[in-house]
Amino acid sequence: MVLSKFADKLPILPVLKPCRKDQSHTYYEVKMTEFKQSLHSELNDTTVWGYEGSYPGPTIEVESGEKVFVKWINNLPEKHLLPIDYTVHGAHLDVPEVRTVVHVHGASVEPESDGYPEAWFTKGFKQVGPYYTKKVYRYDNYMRACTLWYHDHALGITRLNVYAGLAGFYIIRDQHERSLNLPCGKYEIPLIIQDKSFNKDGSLYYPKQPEKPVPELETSVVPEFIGDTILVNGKVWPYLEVEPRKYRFRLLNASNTRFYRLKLDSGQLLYQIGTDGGLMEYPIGVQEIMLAPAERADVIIDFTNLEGKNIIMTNDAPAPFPGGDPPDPDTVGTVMQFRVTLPLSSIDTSVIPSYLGPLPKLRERSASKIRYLTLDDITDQYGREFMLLDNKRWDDPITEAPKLGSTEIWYLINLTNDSHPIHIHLVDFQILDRRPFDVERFKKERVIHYTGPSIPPEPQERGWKDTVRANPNQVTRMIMKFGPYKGLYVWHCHILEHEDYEMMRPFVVI
Ligand SMILES: [Cu+2]
Repeated sequence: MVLSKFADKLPILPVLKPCRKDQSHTYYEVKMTEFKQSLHSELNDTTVWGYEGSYPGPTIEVESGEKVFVKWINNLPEKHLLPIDYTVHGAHLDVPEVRTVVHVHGASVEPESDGYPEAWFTKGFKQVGPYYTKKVYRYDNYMRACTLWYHDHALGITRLNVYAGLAGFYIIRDQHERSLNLPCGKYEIPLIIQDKSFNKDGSLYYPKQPEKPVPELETSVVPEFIGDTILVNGKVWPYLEVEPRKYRFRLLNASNTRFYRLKLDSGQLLYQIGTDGGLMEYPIGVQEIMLAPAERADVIIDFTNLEGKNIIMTNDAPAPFPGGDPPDPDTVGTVMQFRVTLPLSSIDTSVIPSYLGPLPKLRERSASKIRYLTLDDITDQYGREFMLLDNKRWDDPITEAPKLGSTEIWYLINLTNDSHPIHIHLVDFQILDRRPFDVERFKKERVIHYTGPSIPPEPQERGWKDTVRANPNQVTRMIMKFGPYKGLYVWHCHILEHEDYEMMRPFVVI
C-alpha cells in the first residue's frame, strides 16, 4: 500500500501553556499517554504515544534565562506498544516494560534534570531506576536563543519510546534574536521530520529480528531502522499553504536512523541562519541541507514572487548513510510540499540579516586535554552486529571525567562503515575538522596514519553544535568547554538503534 502524497495539511504544533508563571519561575506539567491519531487520511487512526495528548508533543517555548520547572508524568500503559528486546542491556525482564525519562536535547541542565537513562520512572512513579532523584525537573535556560527538542531517553528502549511518538520541540528565545526582524509568528514554523512504516491496519510497524537468537525471548534490536514513509509534524507527506513571502523553518531530524539531504525541487536556495545551538555568524545560501538524526538547521525560505507554484522538499540521502540505497523519489525521496496559494496578508517586512551576531571561536591552544575515542563495530554472542564507543560498554567504568571549566578536544576515530551522529550532553561544541585516515592500519597498530589533508567543517556546520556526523574513514575533531554544571551525563550515537545497544557512555564533570 502506497499512501498518496500531499493529501493532508501540515499540522502546526501547539505551544504548551504553563500551569503557573510568575516573575521568578514557570511551572509545567506534561503527561505522557497512549492515544489514537490520524497520521494520514487514507490510513486508519494509529495508536501512538505523545505528550499532553499530542504526537509530536506540544512545543515548549521559553525565554533565555527563564527558570522553568517541568513535572514529566508517565500515564502510559504497562504494556509497550512496540516489541521490546529483552537481551538489550537495561531492558531485561528484571525491569518494568514501560519506563520513561525525558531529556531536553542540546540544553545545558543540572545532572539531576538531564534525563539520565537510568533515572527512569514508571506510571505514577511507582517504580524508578537506580539513578532517579526527583519528580520535577529544573531548566535554567542559560543558553542563547536556539532550537532544542525533548524526547525520551530510557535505557534500552529509547528507540521504541521515540518511535512511538515521544518527541517535541523546546525553543529558547531572546531579545537579540527578536531584534533581527526574522520571519516570526505564523511565518515561523518548526518542522520535525521522521520516517515510519505502517501495518495494513494503520498501526505502527517496528521490526522484530527475523531470526530469533534466543528461543524464549522476543528480540527487536536491529542495526538500523529505516521507515518507508516520511512524516513531518506527525503527518505522512503533508502540504503547507504559504503566502508569497519569507518563512522561517526550524528543521529537526527526529528519525531513529535515517539521514536527510534536503533540497527544494524549484532549485531555489535555503538560507540557513542557525545550527543546533543557535544563530550562526552570517546566514548562508545553500542548495541542500544535510541532517543526521538529532541535528537541526534553522532556515529561511523565500516564496516571494512564486504565487501559484508548488514546491516539493526532497531528500536524496542514502539509508543507511552513507553506504545504503538512494531513496526512491516517489516515496522516501519526498518530504513535503509547499503551495504558494495564500494571498499576501500584509507587506513582508521581515529580513534575512547580513550579520546575525558574534560567534566566539574556541581556540585549540585553550584545550587542556585531548581524548582519542574510537567508534567500533563488533558482534554479540548471538551473532548480531553492534557498535561501541571506545570499545567500551555502558556498564564499564567511567573513563571520561573532564574538569569543570576545562576545554577539551575529542578525536572521534571511526572504524565502522557508517556515519554516526555523536551527541554530547551538557555542552555545545565546535567542529574543528575531519581528516581521512588508514582504518586497517589503525586496527593493527593503534596509531592514526592520515591519508589526506584535514577538511574544515561544512559551511552549514559553522556554529554551535551538539551533534556531529562522524563519517567512516575519517577522524572527526571537536572542541568544547565543560560546564557550567558538575556531575553525571552521557554521550552517545544518536542513531537510536545504536544508542540503545551499547553505543552510549556515561561521563562525569568533576
Ligand atoms: Cu551509531
